[in-house]
Formats: sequence, structure tokens, C-alpha cells
Amino acid sequence: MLKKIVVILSILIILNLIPVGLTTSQGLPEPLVAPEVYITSPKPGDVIRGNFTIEYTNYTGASDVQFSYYIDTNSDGKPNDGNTWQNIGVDMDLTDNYYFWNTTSTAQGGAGPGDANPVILNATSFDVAFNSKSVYVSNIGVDNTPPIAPILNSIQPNPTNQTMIVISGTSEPFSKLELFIGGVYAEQGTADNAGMFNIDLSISEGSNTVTAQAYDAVGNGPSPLSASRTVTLTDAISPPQESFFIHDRNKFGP
Ligand SMILES: [Ca+2]
Ligand SMILES: [Ca+2]
Ligand SMILES: [Ca+2]
Repeated sequence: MLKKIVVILSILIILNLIPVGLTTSQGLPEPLVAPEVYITSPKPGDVIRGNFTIEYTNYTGASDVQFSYYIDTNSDGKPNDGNTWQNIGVDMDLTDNYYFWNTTSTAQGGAGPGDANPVILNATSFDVAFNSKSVYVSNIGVDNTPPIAPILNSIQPNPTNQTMIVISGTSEPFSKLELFIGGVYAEQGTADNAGMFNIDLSISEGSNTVTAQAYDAVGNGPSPLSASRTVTLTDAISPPQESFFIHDRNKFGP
């Protein structure tokens, strides 16, 4: 009995007497649901910046994919905050599996969240019959702000006779630091999870004016330059030598 009903329904569908969505040019029914696109990057927990490349897969059968984002104010991974989805754009070229997202705010607005954490990223795929299917990735951070200027601790002792000294200070946690001597790049290092850093620095005979700048963990920067610290290296090679007076008979006589 059931088999009979299924056969009759199938015939009716094929004859187009029961509507099942739009039909193709061949008169065959389209699938009711568009193919799902999986966002492979960014992943939950990622912090992204600047012009980010959204990567996705499994687009077969989709004609285009629309991307949008949502500010997850209560950080629960759901678009339930009373905010609205903001349009990112539509990828019409699905052959390359990526779409550029400018995450920085623009004067026109709507181009990106600028700085927001967390954000929900949505991808809605459409097929030729305008069926659509949405997926989203939660807990994405967007960070476009460089760190503030690092602070260098005073250099002890000063002056020194050591060619290698340690430059210590504080910066944003996990930031990358660049040290300069007299404005010329000299060394780099990384701040720990408390923002502390200790970087070995080779200095030259005479006065060395040291400054630093920082990039945050995702590469925003550089920060403004730190206030400078000056260290003077004296007698680096060896302790002061005893000097001898050479009696020059030609000049001074016997
Ligand atoms: Ca939410
Ligand atoms: Ca594309
Ligand atoms: Ca930052």
C-alpha cells in the first residue's frame, strides 16, 4: 500500500502536478535545500585583522555565497543580542574557495567591525533556484588596534663595560618587540603573558640611545616609539691600560 502511494506521488511529482520548488530547464525538480558551505577559516577562537581571507569548502552546487557578521555582545555564540547582521559581501566566484573580508571600519560604515570580540561569521549559500542554507562560526575576535608604546626599564649599570646588556620592560601581553639603537633596528623579542620582556642587546663603544616599538600578537602595529634609555659603553675590550712615558732623548735630551 505504502509502496503504491510512493509510486503515485513520484509520478505526480515527475509530471509536475505536485509542486516541489522550482524546476530546472530540463523540467526536473530542483533540490529544496541549497548545498551547505563549510567555513574552514576563521575557526572558533581565532583573532583576525585587516583584510582577512575567508576560506570555505563544499560549494558544489551553490551559485553564490553571501557573508555577514554579527557582534555577539553577550558572548554566548548565538545571534540573540538584539543586534543586526551586517553584510560583508557576496562571493560570485566560488571556484577559488575564498573571499576577502575587510575587517577595518570605513567612513562609509558597514565594511567591517574594526575591533570586536567575539563576532559570529555567517555564510549563506544559494543555488540557482534561490534555495539557501546558512552556517555560522562563533567566537571570532577582530582586532585592528596596535599596542600602546612599550615602557623600557632603566638600564643598570650605566655606564657599563659589557658589550651585551639586557633591555627589560613592559608591553602588551604576547606583543612582539623591536629594539632600535640610535633609531636603527637592532634586535627583537617577545613579551610574556604578563607583558614583561627581557631582550639581550649588543651595544657599541660610546653612547647608545635605545628605543622600542611593539606589534600585537596578530601583527597590528607598530606602536608609537617608547621613551628612550641611554647607556654608555666604555673600555669594552679591556680594562684601562697603564700608560708609559717614553723618554725621547732627541726631544728632551739625556
Ligand atoms: Ca549572543
Ligand atoms: Ca571567491
Ligand atoms: Ca590589538
